[in-house]
Amino acid sequence: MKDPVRVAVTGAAGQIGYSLLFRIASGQMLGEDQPVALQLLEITPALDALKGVAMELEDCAFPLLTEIVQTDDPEVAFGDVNYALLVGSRPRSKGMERKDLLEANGAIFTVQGRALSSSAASDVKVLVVGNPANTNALIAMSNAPDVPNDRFTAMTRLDHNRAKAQLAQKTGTSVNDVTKMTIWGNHSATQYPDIFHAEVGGRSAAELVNDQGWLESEFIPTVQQRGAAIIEARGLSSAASAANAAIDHMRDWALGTPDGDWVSMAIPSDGSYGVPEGIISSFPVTCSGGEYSIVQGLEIDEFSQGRIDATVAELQEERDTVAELGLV
Ligand code: NAX
Repeated sequence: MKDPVRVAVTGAAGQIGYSLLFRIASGQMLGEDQPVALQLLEITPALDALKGVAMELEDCAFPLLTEIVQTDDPEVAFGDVNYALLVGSRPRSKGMERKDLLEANGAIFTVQGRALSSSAASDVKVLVVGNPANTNALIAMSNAPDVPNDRFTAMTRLDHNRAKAQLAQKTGTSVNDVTKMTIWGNHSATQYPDIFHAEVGGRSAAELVNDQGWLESEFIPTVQQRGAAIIEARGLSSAASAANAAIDHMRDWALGTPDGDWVSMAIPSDGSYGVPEGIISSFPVTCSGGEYSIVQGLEIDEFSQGRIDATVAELQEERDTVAELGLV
């Protein structure tokens, strides 16, 4: 058996946490031969609820779960962690402007960035799920001078998985047949799910579908608006599918992506595909040996370029707002 790794989860008593923790503890994220210690962060008023979740984790008698830390102190939660899943954030309340939302989350992610910087293990990998995820990740990264920038990522894997499912349905195939899907940009309604490089059973998805009307008026809006559709239907935001995507993101980053395929991750831009540096934007990536790299050399047509430009512009606006607020 390997030595245990330490995994921090924030917002651990929330909806996503309730799906996520059990899957991490059962080995679905890091492998069935990898023991884990869970370090759970919540705000003080939610510590009782967190205690209940921890009791349920104990009651699963997971063979891989070595320890459960429960705390409202980020320095404790991030102490020596190898993986940090930042799920807790401040949701938009009624009448809240985007700037207020960014500011409220800035208060959380500046503190958590500093705590990661001072307490986490030197190999820490960070995934931000809490919205606005890309910009929250940028804030945390900017406040963590001792953690390399490329360790900060944000989640667009749920969008990626949603896009795969929609394309499989349209083509009457299985998600197993769909490869090389890409989500570009922000995890928001401006994101661009791109099927022009995707394949279905090894054939070009765009050629197989050959239906620009479906692409523009059904596929793209369905993927962009899927979160809202789930709230409408369920009365609550997506949680199990979000937890599943977080597991997928971390598993592939740590253990590698399959040959001949790639995944979508929001990562600090290195300028690839003309996406300016200084934002955390979603790209097609492959992972190997615990590192990700952007898939290079994809041809981007005018239609796709316009969509990428729009979502990147939104990320730049968010960055400018948090810069004005002194958060990055
Ligand atoms: P919940 O409101 O059920 O849970 C959030 C939890 O975070 C609460 O228990 C709260 O007490 C805790 N929390 C708040 N501030 C905290 C802090 N400073 N430190 C530690 N814990 C804190 O929300 P849930 O449904 O679990 O969603 C969590 C976040 O994921 C939200 O921001 C949501 O918008 C975001 N999502 C992101 C997705 C993505 O694809 N990137 C998809 C799903 C989800 O909408």
